[in-house]
Amino acid sequence: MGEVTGHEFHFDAEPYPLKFSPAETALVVIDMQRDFLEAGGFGEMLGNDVSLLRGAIKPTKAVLDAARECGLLVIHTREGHAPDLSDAPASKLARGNLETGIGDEGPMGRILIQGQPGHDIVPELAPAAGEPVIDKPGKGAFYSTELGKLLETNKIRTLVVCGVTTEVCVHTTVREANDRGYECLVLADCVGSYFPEFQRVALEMIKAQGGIFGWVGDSASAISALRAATSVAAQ
Ligand code: TIU
Repeated sequence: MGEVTGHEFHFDAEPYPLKFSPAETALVVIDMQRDFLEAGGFGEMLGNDVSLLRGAIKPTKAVLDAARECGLLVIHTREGHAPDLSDAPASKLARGNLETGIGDEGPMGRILIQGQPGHDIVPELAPAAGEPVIDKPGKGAFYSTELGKLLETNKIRTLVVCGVTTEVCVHTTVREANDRGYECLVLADCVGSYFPEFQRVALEMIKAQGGIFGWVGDSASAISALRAATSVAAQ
């Protein structure tokens, strides 16, 4: 594994290249959970086409491998709730007027409940030993979690972001991070939406107006930037 360094490198991105230092960069993989991504899960039960999300798995795995080789801090998040639902606002439980919703018995156990099979991260992207997993009750990964503290402790400035869904938990988290002073690179092929139009527009929104709340790149260019950083560190 390459050592992280204080050198500066650039991610190819829109609207312009993003400067980063590997030692101050974390990979954040958002909510790649079975209930959202797998056939037979909650997402599909609601009528969504999960193949639109599953396309993000392979490129995210490649970025995950490169981040691990480069020695980046790797953080995973999961959306879900305690079994007694004490951390779920009534408004969230009521939303959608669903016959089967959060906390109910679903196709992969109780829906979005910690410890249930559907709440697990898909096996392709399983966290490695020691990688922090942030359990979050909301759409954003900062609300009511220890993520802010974790980033501060590790002196992180830049977030490389993968996950689902682009316009919901990815957007909310990137907006929260941006307001807290982090620079976020969202990898277009490593995020997914059940709605192709939302995928396109959500990515446009991030990078509009000079990168109003972030940058947009892709897995191949992020991986080459990380590999360049690793090879310099190895010299
Ligand atoms: N993780 C995440 O985005 N949760 C959602 O509920 N997304 C939807 O798009 N529904």
